[in-house]
Amino acid sequence: MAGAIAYISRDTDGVAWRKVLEAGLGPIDFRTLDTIGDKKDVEVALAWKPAPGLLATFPNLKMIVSLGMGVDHLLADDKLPTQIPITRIMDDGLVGQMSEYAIYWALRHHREIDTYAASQRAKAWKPEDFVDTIHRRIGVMGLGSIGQDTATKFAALGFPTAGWSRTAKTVANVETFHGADGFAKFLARTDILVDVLPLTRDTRGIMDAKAFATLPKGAYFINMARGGHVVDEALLAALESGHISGAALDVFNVEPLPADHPYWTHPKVHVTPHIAGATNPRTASPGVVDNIKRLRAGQPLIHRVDPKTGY
Ligand code: OXD
Repeated sequence: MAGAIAYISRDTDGVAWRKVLEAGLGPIDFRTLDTIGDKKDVEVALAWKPAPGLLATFPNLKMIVSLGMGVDHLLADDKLPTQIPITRIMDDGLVGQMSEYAIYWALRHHREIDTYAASQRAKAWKPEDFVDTIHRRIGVMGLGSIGQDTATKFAALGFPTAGWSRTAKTVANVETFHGADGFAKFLARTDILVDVLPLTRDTRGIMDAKAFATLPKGAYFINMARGGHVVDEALLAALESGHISGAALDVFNVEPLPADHPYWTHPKVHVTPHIAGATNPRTASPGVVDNIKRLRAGQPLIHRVDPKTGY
């Protein structure tokens, strides 16, 4: 039998992954952290937040698969064996969930649903002024597969939509900006900002006081990427001053969000526990199966990650 596939995650027991991999590959030597056995046997590691240094202890490892679309959980390990190819899942199911998350919060803000909920509690029949869809500008930071899907769907709903990325990209019906020069221009035209950037050296702390101040007054912030993008004190100050009207946050600098964090009880903040997009082995496995077959056949891998850019 070919080398073992190790499931390195404490989030679930790995049974679902075992099933979908067996369906695609036939019988496999599948191990979990509790049944890892001789580390020399392991050829492929499916990893989500592995303990730092762990992946370096498999002497015959040939491929690391990130079980998340984000790979910062791997690259944070300074002993990561970066000479071994790193690939990541591409999960259409997860991509769809992420755009749903952004659209939900954007529409909730756009249609003043929280204001109506408060009116209902006060038994007040009180229609609010509204902003036309064609005047509510959406901005999506990050134009990988999730960002492109999200931006395209907002554009299809009739919102003027822009996207920002590190390097120039073209997306149908979406105005695009790129690089450091494009960032301020992009923020200045954005009423609802959706963050789907990867967490890299360049994007850590990107949403600082200056970035929030560059957004127009009353802008709304949706973060479904990584908490490390946000300088929390800057966001809290911008909410306090009213410059930012509200935020929907799924990700945080520290997860789980500490019990005493001001976001929990902030009247302008909605908190969700990193659920915007969950990896679904059924939708994520075809690319992983394909890559394991490619690895064993000596063919080029797909969905490769460049440890230098961080995605
Ligand atoms: C991911 C995540 O990276 O769930 O896929 O955060």
